[in-house]
Amino acid sequence: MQWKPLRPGFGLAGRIDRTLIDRVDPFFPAGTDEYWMGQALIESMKSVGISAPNPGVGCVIVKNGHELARGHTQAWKQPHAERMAFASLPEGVSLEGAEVFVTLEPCSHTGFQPPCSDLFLGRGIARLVVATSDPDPRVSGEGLRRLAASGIRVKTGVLEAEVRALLFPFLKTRGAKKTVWVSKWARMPSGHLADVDGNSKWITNAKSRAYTHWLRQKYDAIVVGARTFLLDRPALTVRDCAPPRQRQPLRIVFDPRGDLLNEPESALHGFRVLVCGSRLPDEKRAGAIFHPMEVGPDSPDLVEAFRSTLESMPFEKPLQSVMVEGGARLLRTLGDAGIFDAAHVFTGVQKFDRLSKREWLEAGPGGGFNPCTHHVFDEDVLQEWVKED
Ligand code: AOF
Ligand code: ZN
Repeated sequence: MQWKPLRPGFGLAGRIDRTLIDRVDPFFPAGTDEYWMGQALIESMKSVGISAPNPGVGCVIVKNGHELARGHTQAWKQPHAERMAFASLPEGVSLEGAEVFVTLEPCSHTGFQPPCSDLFLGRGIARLVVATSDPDPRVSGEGLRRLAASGIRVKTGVLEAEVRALLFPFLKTRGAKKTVWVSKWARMPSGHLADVDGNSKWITNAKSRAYTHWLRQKYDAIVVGARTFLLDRPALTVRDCAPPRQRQPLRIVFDPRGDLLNEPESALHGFRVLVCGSRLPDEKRAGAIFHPMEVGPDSPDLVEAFRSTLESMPFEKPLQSVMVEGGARLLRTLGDAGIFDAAHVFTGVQKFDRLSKREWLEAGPGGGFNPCTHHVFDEDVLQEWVKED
């Protein structure tokens, strides 16, 4: 059981309606375990853009069918979801017979934060419901064992596929990988991404764009190829999704041939450009932020140099996830190299004249991926996949 199709209305960004401006309520009958876990999942989405590389977890405390408190994971190194929920309980309230819903197994280790499972002990809590266990080797079932041993009834697996999809960058990086890579593109029904002039804007509608903007704050960095950058002049910012809008992405341009070296610095403001070292004249090093890759642009090791240069750049936080937004050539090159762990593909209805043969991609990411989401945004279709483990 790993990456399964999600229930309608859920995607790799969480509950899809919560990423848009309009909201639909509720998905599950009130009072069921699915209902409360759905509330914990919604709460966990408030951690978008702040908690990484720590997973964004949600916790809801319920007694006699009424909610007492909820909380979500704070910034990296700051309190976990359970601690936030317990801290906002009404003063003096008894937890005798209460139920706690958490999207991830409560931790049992001391890291930057003390163990969450300590919060549950000796308070008469009757039941703990979690969506999925924590693969962190310091936890890995120990939190659940500890709480079950203390007499709390423990149930796992509620909305598991939906929570795992939302947390997949964390779940995958707890394995051997350091950084997960995802692809995202918007296609016309024919599979084209742009016309011969490079026009690719407005293939999809406002709802698809809102979801994309949510993804831009979910992932730590956004990449486009130099050609796409020059044609589209994309802002690559978070603007049109539902709140909270808590982070603007780190914006990266992959420019092996140095096409951007003659651009005025103002056009590159806020972008980081990865360029082959041999193409980078010394006087440019002091200007916009260029990072040299130590290979030539025709080297068979170019993709690997790009990946490792980006993953080892010194950022404030570990780079847990990267989203590549195009163009078609860069997506194909990285896809063929097997870099991606997940894909988000939008198909719009807009058709352009004079289509570009180069700007064409297959409908999906190819074999070895599990389909997760098939969602309709009015006339657009969103499909998402996660790579098999
Ligand atoms: C929870 N609740 O809300 C989150 C958890 O260094 P620390 O102390 O912050 O611990 C980080 C680890 O804790 C992280 O790798 C993951 O295993 C777990 N995250 N656990 O009980 C939460 N975010
Ligand atoms: Zn914890």
